[in-house]
Amino acid sequence: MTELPIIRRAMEHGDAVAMSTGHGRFTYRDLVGNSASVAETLLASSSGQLGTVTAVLAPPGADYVAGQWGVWRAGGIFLPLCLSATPPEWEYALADSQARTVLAHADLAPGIAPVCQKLGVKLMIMNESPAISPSRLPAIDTSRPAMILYTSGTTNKPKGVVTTHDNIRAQVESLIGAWEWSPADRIPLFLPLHHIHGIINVLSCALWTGASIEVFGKFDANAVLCRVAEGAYTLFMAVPTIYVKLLETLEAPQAKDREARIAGFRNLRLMVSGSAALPATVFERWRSMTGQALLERYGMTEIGMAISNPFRGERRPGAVGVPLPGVEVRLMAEDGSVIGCENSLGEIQVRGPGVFSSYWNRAEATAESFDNGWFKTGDMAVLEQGYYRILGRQSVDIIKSGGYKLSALEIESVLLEHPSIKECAVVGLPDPTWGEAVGAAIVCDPRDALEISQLRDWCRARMSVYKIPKCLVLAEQLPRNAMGKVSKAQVSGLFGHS
Ligand code: MCA
Ligand code: AMP
Repeated sequence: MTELPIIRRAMEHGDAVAMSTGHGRFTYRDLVGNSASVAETLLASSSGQLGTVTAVLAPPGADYVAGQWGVWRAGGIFLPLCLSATPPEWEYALADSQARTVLAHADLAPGIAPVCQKLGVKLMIMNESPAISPSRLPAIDTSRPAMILYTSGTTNKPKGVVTTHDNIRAQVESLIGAWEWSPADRIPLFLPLHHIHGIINVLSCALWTGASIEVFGKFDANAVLCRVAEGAYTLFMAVPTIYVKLLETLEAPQAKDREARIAGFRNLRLMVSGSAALPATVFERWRSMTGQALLERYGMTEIGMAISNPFRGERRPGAVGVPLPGVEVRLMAEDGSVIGCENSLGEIQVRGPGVFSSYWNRAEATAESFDNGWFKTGDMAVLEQGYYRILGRQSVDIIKSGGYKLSALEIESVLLEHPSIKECAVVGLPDPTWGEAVGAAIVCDPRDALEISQLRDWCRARMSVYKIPKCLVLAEQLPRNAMGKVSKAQVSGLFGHS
């Protein structure tokens, strides 16, 4: 049987513990076996390989992996759904991706069942399938699409980023080499599993290597810190917001087990930060407390990880380092010329085998995002003494909050559905914990008395918690520039920021 590389490797890791969760320990053999059952169940109701999109709604853990690998082994395209998404957000992802099936954990199935019913998508409950005699699973062409991740861009609706099995392999192998992963590694997983950081950098790198993952349902500073103090890990990967939250917990006057927890961090072989800019002040606070120089790296859903500070060598605060193995990076000046010197600002463009194949069903957007095979990231950087330093983004409409990429336009379009909101403008406001916090300036119909708490409840039914504006101002009108367009810089000013 020709298996996908990640399955072949998992078979070799056999009885090693792949993950421990609140429900027990799972060996690589368990994961391979469970995923074969999922694949067989999916194939039982299809003729030949799946070839279509199957969405998975499962908490982080063994069922999630069985779902991911099961879809892959059946020849399908895996779409991980966000656990905290609202029904309208699930509906969008399922309809846009043309998913035929949702494979859901029994506890989560009732929440998504009405959406599946509305769209005519088949809902399968995990572990409820009839036992099927093992069949021969199809050989999968690794150049085929493997995964779709929804990411916000400068459009008001997220786009599906399609990566092939070969793209994923390139992304994983690049990181394993650069950060020297080994089967002896033990890593906590508390990041969501509908984004690259959790899926590729933690889950897939660990399982590819034969390492062991401890799974948390969600990030809980005290639970993680207890295990750090017990010496449970060798590796740690998080977004900057999590390092800020850990610092706050460790620096609190009544911090529990402070010394043991700090010693636990000191003993790790590597701690990585990414998904958003790591402020140099946080880097320094973390280093002075734990002795660990956080390794900051830069990536994007469309390209995986592209640039990283070195595992061995100088880790420079405020810089993201040098291109990862197998990744080519260039800076493009505004006039369309490739920058060939240091200290000159340009857009980061990336080329390599890890770069995604296309946006799902959006040929035009795909074509527009490439320049002769180079992916245009929209992030602006300079090269300084050999290291890249990111200085911002081309679009003010992209917000990074808690490591999540949010589209201001998407949030605005939801707010405008509110019957009392006539106009609104969403901006990212500098925030020491979240990187950026979502701010919304709202113009209401003067006859309506808009209750902020009611508006929050209204938002909660329509968007994931991390998209809901944290700062709101009611304005009589939105500030505009000379062209009559809403000026986002002036909107930020309404919150006291410029
Ligand atoms: C939650 N809250 C927020 C945000 N999220 N407030 C502002 N901004 C946010 N982004 C609020 C909630 O409304 C709630 O408020 C309170 O914080 C606690 O919410 P909770 O969900 O419990 O927060 P948390 O569990 O502490 O979450 C923080 C987190 C999480 C662990 C940092 O945001 C997270 O997992 N972020 C990682 C996202 C990620 O993986 N990004 C990678 C994308 P109230 O109490 O008032 O209700 S991939 C990527 O970017 C590329 C490829 C890359 O380079 O990695
Ligand atoms: P996403 O679409 O969720 O994949 O987010 C990717 C974006 O996160 C990038 O385009 C950057 O804007 C941002 N990003 C990721 N890592 C870093 C970093 N180390 N420093 C600054 N921005 C980052």
